[in-house]
This record gives sequence, C-alpha cells and structure tokens, in this order.
Amino acid sequence: MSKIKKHNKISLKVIGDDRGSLIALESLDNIPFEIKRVYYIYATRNACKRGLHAHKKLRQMMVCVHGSCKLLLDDGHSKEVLKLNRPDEGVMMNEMMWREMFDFSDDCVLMVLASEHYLESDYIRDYDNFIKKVKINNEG
Ligand code: T46
Repeated sequence: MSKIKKHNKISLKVIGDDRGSLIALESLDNIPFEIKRVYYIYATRNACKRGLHAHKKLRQMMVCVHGSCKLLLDDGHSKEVLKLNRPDEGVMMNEMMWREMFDFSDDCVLMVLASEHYLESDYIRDYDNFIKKVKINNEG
C-alpha cells in the first residue's frame, strides 16, 4: 500500500514575544493557494463524526486552533489517522482525499481555509463512488 502523499503537515511560524504568540496565514505564502473562504467548526459533540466525504477540486488547510480531534485521511489506497492538537500545525488536504474528523474534545476549534467558495456539487459523499473515481483517475 502506498503512503498517502496528498496531504502535508505544515509547521506554521509562531511569532512570539513576552505577550504571547501570533501566527499569520497568507494566501500564496505559507498557504499554498488563494484563500477564498474560511470556516470553523466548534462545539462538536464528542461522539460525532464529521466530514465523511472527499472533494473533487477543493484544496483546504485545516488547523486545530484549540483543543484536539483526530483526522482520518484516505486517498483510496491507504488510510492514515492524524491527531490534531497544535495551533502551529496545518494539515493540507488536496483534492480527492476522503476525510473523517472524530474524537473532538469539548473545547476543539477546527479552522479550515479553503481554495474555493462553498459548492455542494464538489462533494463526493458516497465512499463507493469515491473509490470508483479514484480508480478512473488512476487509469486515465
Ligand atoms: C470539509 C470538512 C473538513 C455552508 O453553507 N458553507 C460552508 O462553507 C460549509 C463548509 C458548510 N456549509 C453548510 C453545508 C451543511 O449544510 O454547513 C452544513 C454542514 O456542512 P458539512 O456537513 O459539510 O460539515 P463537515 O464538518 O462534515 O465538513 C466540513 C466541510 O463541509 C468540508 O468541505 O472538508 O469540514
């Protein structure tokens, strides 16, 4: 099984002084795409799973700015579970990557930067359909 290559953990530079810490996120600089949308997920019930889909074109970077959760990434060949609990670490999620977020702490705030505006037709919400599309892409 190949190792997942479509996501990258990115260390975000912390600008710190004796008042505390600050992290700046900039389009086409430490974020490798133009940011068109930002959303954040919080007050998720611990027993809930979110995500459970892939995107056809959307690229996103996820930062757990507070608390913790787990992120399963699946490129159709192999799966990996990442623990997100650092505001100075981003996870890049490129297109055609199935994702599931779970094990949310009560105080978890997950911020997501996105390369496109919200578009429901970009979602692949059926896992079998996702696997079919991965196979078609691999053949082409
Ligand atoms: C993703 C993971 C990490 C909007 O109206 N605008 C938005 O920008 C978003 C992201 C969602 N919505 C609506 C669509 C649904 O009615 O908010 C509702 C909840 O969205 P969803 O069930 O897709 O949320 P998650 O947490 O399962 O997935 C979200 C993103 O949708 C998705 O792109 O990659 O976070």
